[in-house]
Amino acid sequence: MPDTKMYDSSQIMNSMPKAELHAHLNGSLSLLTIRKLIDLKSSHNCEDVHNLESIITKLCDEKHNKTLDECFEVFKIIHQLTDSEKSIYIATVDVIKEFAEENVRYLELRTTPRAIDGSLDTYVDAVIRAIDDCRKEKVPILVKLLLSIDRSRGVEIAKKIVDLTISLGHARKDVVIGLDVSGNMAQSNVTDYFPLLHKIKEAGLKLTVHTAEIRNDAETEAILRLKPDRIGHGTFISPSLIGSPHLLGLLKENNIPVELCLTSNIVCKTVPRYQDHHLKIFLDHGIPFSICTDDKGVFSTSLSQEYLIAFRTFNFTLSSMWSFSRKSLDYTFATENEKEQLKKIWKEWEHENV
Ligand code: 6MZ
Repeated sequence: MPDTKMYDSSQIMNSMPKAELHAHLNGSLSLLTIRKLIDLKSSHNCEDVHNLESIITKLCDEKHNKTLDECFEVFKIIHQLTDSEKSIYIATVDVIKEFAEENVRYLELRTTPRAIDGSLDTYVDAVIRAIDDCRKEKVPILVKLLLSIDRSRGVEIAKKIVDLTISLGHARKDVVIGLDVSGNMAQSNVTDYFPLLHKIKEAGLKLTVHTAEIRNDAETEAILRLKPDRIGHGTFISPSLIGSPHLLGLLKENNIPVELCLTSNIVCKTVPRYQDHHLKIFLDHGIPFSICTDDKGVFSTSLSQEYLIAFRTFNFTLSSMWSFSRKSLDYTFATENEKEQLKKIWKEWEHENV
């Protein structure tokens, strides 16, 4: 194997094909897109737009100065910019193209539908239209969509989103593959949503749930026993972060892949330092994981950057980094045929670079 030190590690992490499995649409907006959306609002004579610009720039720039609760406040501000069919379309196209530019070849985008002119469908249709148009334009990335329910918004709206997911999971099964449960964990009881999550499973759709992003052992156990197809974060399952060995055992027993978001956890202060990140502990325990961004805009990162951080923090070899990226494909919600096609891209890169 060539000596990895001969490479510019930043360049090589960028050129490596990658799969992004945990990206919230509205958290992924770059400052460039945010400026575009502010201009769009200005052209519609929105008065408080300049106020918005300064708030968003400040919040997105001060990446090392946020708690998880403050992040949820940032999302509320960003949502004011993606409040029309046109702005949602622009946001989605931009996010897809930005991921493609850094050689993300497979993207599972997730977003929480909000009513536009009273309709959740309008929101989701705009996202799907953007995905379809990127396909038509042959942007080199396969994009799938998970609809999210925000735990802080209550069961009533969640029910509508679950029904929409099930209907689109049939009508547009080439794009809509399942459901994500996200939002502020501190503000709700996740078991209230379980009957809806069972409906998703019964419909044959995929399910991923934010789990143990903050510590709540009883809730974590309930989610793991529900056996979602993947979980997000899993931070306080790790024994190094005072998680219980019992929870780690349950995660391992059920072989549930975990979407890991390093910078997100550092910025939100749920993990003290990169070297303490549970990626290494999960690796040592044979827990399947995928490196992800969470909210690349809000946390000023990219998937290449997250791979680079893992590479440097834990002194992994290039071959290990490639295998993390390659294994992510196994945890995607793509069809077997799509996975086979994607594996060819990964193999080709390995042949030339590793
Ligand atoms: C939990 C998060 C999150 O859906 O409007 N979201 N939920 N933990 C996190 N860790 C930092 N980051 C983002 O994207 C923004 C929404 O995604 C969820 C929140 O519900 C946030 O409002 P969408 O596209």
